Amino acid sequence: MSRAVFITGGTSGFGAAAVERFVAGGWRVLTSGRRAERLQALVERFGAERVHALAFDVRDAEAMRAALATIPPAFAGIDVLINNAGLALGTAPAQRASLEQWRQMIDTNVTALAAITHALLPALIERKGAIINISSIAGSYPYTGGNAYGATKAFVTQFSLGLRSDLHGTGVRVTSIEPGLAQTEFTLVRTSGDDAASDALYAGAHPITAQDIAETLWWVANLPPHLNVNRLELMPVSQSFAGLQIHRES
Ligand code: NDP
Ligand code: 8X3
Repeated sequence: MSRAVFITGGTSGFGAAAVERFVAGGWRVLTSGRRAERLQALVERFGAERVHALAFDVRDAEAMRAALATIPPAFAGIDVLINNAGLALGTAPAQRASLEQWRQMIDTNVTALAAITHALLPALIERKGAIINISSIAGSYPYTGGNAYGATKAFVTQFSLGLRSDLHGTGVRVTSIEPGLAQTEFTLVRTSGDDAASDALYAGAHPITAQDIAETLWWVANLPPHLNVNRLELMPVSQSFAGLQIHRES
């Protein structure tokens, strides 16, 4: 039987491109998201024998448990879990940020990612599978307005490294993928639907594409079983590092 991958957040961006890449590679693909109509479109496009979709909000623990319990036998036995679902909300500095937006990022990027991983770990250990977590450069390099988002991604990176250590000897591989500027619906979501802000951010920058990340995920998932990529940081060539800031009293 072909290998199976569970890609959270398959309704757009990295997740949608990864669904396409893994289907093209002959894998069975489980995917999830809140937007049921987009999930249905994936099933219709690729066929119900290749893609099985689970519509639920990852922040809803009971909905997640119920959805995982409905995985049909043809999609059971997950070899690779790609924890991709996530978001940034807002670009304001902490002192002007919304606590509600911080909560949503923490619930989605941290709590839900940990919960799905916890639920699927026994099966992944049984199959000597792999966990690939989508972190971000925002977890390593602070920037103004990155506050809680960056902190959630620092969790994802450190959780990945901790899992690696805990899973020592099980054969399960764990990878933290840490992309920089990438053009998806990410900035539309972050700015609550500001098309102009999203377009302006990516204009002329030749950002990472969703397909670039899908290829990276495909590569990591198909490495020989004795190799583990611990962390992989990617940026577009147009993006690099800036200096620290200094505030001077006038
Ligand atoms: P998109 O906004 O295009 O995709 C985000 C995906 O996450 C969607 O499929 C969305 O599905 C899903 N999602 C978000 N919240 C929930 C929720 N509560 N329940 C279920 N699914 C949810 O952005 P990207 O593809 O760019 O983002 C994918 C990952 O990559 C995120 O973790 C992001 O932080 C990370 N990342 C993005 C970068 C970028 O510059 N684009 C760079 C580095 C990391 P739905 O809305 O249907 O629920
Ligand atoms: C998204 C990358 O640099 O916009 O995680 O925070 S960045």
